[in-house]
Amino acid sequence: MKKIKIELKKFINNTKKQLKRIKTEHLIREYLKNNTLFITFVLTVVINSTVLRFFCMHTLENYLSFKAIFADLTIAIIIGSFGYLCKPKNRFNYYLIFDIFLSAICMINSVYYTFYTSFASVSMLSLTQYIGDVGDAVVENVIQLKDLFYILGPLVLIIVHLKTNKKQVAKTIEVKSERKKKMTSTLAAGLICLFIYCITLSSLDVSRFIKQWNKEYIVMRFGIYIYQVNDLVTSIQPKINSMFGYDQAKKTVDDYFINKSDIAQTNEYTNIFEGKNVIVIHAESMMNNLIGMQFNGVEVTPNLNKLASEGMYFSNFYSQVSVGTSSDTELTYNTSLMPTKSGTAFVSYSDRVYNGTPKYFNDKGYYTFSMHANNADFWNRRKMHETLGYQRFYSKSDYKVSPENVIGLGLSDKEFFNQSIQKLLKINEKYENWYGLLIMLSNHTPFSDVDKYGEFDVSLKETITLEDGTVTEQVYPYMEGTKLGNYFKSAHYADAALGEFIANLEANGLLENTVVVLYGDHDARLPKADYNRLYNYDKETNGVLDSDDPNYILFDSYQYELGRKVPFIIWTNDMAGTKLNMEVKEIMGMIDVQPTLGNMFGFYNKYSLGNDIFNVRGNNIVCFPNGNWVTDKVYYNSQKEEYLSLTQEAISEEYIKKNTEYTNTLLDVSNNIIVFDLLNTEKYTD
Ligand code: GP9
Ligand code: MN
Repeated sequence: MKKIKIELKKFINNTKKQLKRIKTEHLIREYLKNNTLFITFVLTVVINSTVLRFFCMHTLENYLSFKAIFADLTIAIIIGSFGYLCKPKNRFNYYLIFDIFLSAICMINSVYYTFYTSFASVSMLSLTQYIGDVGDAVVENVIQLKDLFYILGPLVLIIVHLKTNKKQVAKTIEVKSERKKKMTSTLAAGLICLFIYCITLSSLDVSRFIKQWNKEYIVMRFGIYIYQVNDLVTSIQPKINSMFGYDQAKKTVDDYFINKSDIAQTNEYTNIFEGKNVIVIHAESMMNNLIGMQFNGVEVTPNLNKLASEGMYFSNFYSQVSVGTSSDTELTYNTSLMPTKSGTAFVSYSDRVYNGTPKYFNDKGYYTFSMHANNADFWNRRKMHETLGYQRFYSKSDYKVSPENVIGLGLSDKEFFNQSIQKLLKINEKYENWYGLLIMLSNHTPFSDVDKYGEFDVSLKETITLEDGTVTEQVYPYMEGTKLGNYFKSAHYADAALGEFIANLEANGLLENTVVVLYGDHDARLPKADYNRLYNYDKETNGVLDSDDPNYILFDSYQYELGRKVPFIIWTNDMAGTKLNMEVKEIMGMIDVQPTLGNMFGFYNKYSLGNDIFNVRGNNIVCFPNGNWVTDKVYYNSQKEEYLSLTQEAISEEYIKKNTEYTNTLLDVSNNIIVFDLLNTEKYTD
């Protein structure tokens, strides 16, 4: 009896399960049958975008990127959901229009990629004026068979539509509330997908999305459709920003410069380098705290230390970057303006007029150039270097890059410098005077190519004499395995590359009439906890000392901010031992470089916002894009409205207020100049 009961129960359960399955299958079948157009639309939209990545970016990881597929799917569902608002007989038109539109985006990008190895930008629409000239060539050479693939999407949609029973569709009556219900449930599904997608994004994804210049990365993570919306916003934002408030902006700027002289103030450094050639080294992520640092008696950056000890070394120097990092430093270095409040000047405002340092050298008859072995579009340098006045930009395509020579983001610094020497020799032969910027790359976050940096030990070694008199070496891990430790290894490599470069310049006679200017472009954004370990290492526990330990050194957020200094060095091979061989301890920012160098090389930009450091001794301020500022007395945090006093002197409220107001004005004036293109004298002739 019991057995029969069990069997019966089993039978009922199985039947229930089967019924459930049949019901689900039936529901799915019904859904597929009733929503064929929507499903076809979604599939064609996702497939087109995937195929585009396949044709452009080749590696499996790129075109089958889960994030991109999911993003495309989300967009397709959201757009598709609104199709349900249309009456069934009109629904096809809705899907067809959007399918054609989205396929066109894929097709345009496919063609554009063949031509520019980059994805299309709305801001490049102005270039279409050249297409007339090269129209035939474009059709013959650029449009390829693969670009026609995307037509299949709308075609499939048409075929599916033709195959459906139109009479039945025409007869289907859906009341408004039913259509609305279908739309909301589909839209809800889309929004759930969007939510899931958003939580899978890493901080790197978000930051690259905001910065907007790394098009490949955005397409790989966000898909082509989100990329295009992002690009549209980036392209029109500067136009919208500059549409309103011109009068007020111009007045603020005019008031600021009203008393500034048209002629530079002179001092003992005026024109000291006039007529000399210049090599500017943009030292990626090189921080000032590296100078003099040693592990077990070995210097991290011996070559940088040598340049600092022989040259003019500015030891209290800050970069002033915002989200544009390297590019912001280039902007401030070249123009003595601050980064913009939104977007980045290099990407959003590359069509403005800037009083760039290369322009002044051009006026003096110099040949000006920049060299960087990375993709020319990175940070929109291709366009912006021209805008700043460089006559030639030697980028990745001018260098031989092979896999064994790659470190981190691209060509290793050693190889970059080696190949650059050949170019410099040719330039030196051809031009009497030249000014060139060389942008390093290897010492770039995340500093994880440790195997390629070469040996540099960041452990702690101690020699111990045992009771029986034997001498042994005790090794503690210390910074080994930490991000900061890896940074030291990476910086040691970059420094070695720098040393080889200087030696090579010397050997080739390229230092005879040359001034080398070196700056660290920004700090390396390393974890505070790693610095805490660096300064408070406890050998016994292989951890960090307790904060109440007498040897504990406080490293709070102020120490972190103050520690973000970068080196700035002006050096010639005959400077050591002269009066120019000195350490300048004044607080100084990247914004002060153009006026300081201008005085030494004999040019002056009335619209620089910084100071010649030798004219403001003891009285300078460095403002940061987030509103923080630092003087020799105070570091002020504008978000917390708190400050750290750097001297024993009492700080008055007045002092804080005055400098905070100055910082706000400076940021406004700089932003207005860039956004409203106020240095464009042709535009504003009044
Ligand atoms: C890219 C390099 C790094 O070419 O200059 O830029 P960053 O990430 O430091 O802004
Ligand atoms: Mn950088």
